[in-house]
Amino acid sequence: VRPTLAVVGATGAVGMVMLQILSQRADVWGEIRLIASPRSAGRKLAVRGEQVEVVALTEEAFDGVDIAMFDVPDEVAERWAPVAAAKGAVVVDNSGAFRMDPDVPLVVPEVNPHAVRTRPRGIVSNPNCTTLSMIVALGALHAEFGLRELVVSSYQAVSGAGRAGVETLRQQLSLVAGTELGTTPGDVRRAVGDHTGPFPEPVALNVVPWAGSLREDGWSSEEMKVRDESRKILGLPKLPVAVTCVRVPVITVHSLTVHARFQDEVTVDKAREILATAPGVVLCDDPAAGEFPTPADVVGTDPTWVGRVRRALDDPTALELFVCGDNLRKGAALNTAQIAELVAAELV
Ligand code: 2RA
Repeated sequence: VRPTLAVVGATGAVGMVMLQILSQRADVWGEIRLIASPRSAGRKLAVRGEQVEVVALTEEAFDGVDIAMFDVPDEVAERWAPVAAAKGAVVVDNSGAFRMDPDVPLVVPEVNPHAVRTRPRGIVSNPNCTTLSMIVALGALHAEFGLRELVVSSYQAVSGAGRAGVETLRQQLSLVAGTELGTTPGDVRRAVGDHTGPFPEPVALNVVPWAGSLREDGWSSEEMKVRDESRKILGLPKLPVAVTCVRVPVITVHSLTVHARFQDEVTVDKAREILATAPGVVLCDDPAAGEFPTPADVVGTDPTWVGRVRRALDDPTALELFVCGDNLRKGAALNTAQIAELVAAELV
């Protein structure tokens, strides 16, 4: 029999992409049950070409569920993932609640698929979208060259902050479109007024060097996630990681510049060969022809796109890369679906 899958948080930004992905990928599922907050219960959503009614999040909603994917806020996952696990479901959680728990594997199927099998709490975590947008490419390079240090900057899309992030950028764009704003200090801020949504500053006609909440010594939670999660996924607990996270006026697709230092000298030719053949990676790198990945082309696609591959000018052991990944697909729903498929393959 095919396993029963629950999608918890089916009506959110990632949940909606999840329903598309479940409709597009090879279908390994029996029943797919859609679960959301009581206020969304009763809504009907399309999955695999059928309308399915959303049920409210209760303990009974997990009856008979083999695998439960969660895309809900941290505090909801903290409360409900253990409930689903206690009812016998394997939970694949996309919140930050369990990622750094030593008893919860943090899995990227192209990088550390074996980790999914050791899950003493019955919970598997999906990494944060910023980590996920670069880690498949980095994992492939690490397997060949041995990573020693990372320096990254992110260019994060507003959909990383959920539907509120997207609505905020669209509203701000409507307030500044066709104006001469962006020419004097504070003019964009005044035009946008209170409509900053989940962001600390206007994001239209702007870049904002902040994502997440404040952590010690001025670091943001997002920056700490990129560092801690990269270390855990790659199995390099002491990897030096310097990261600055920045929000940009892009709807979907996180981009990163990456300076990666390796154990020995690297060549661009070898790096290109690795990236061109790694599963889940597309090399798009022909600057002479104006070819490099950008969010406008990458949105809606599954792979990690890599361009601008160069050897560091002052360090023959280091590479410079520009990486793009759809933060709602590989960055969230797709990786969760891939993990769930790994678990499903164990069950049948
Ligand atoms: C963001 N990475 O882009 C976060 C969401 N998980 O805001």
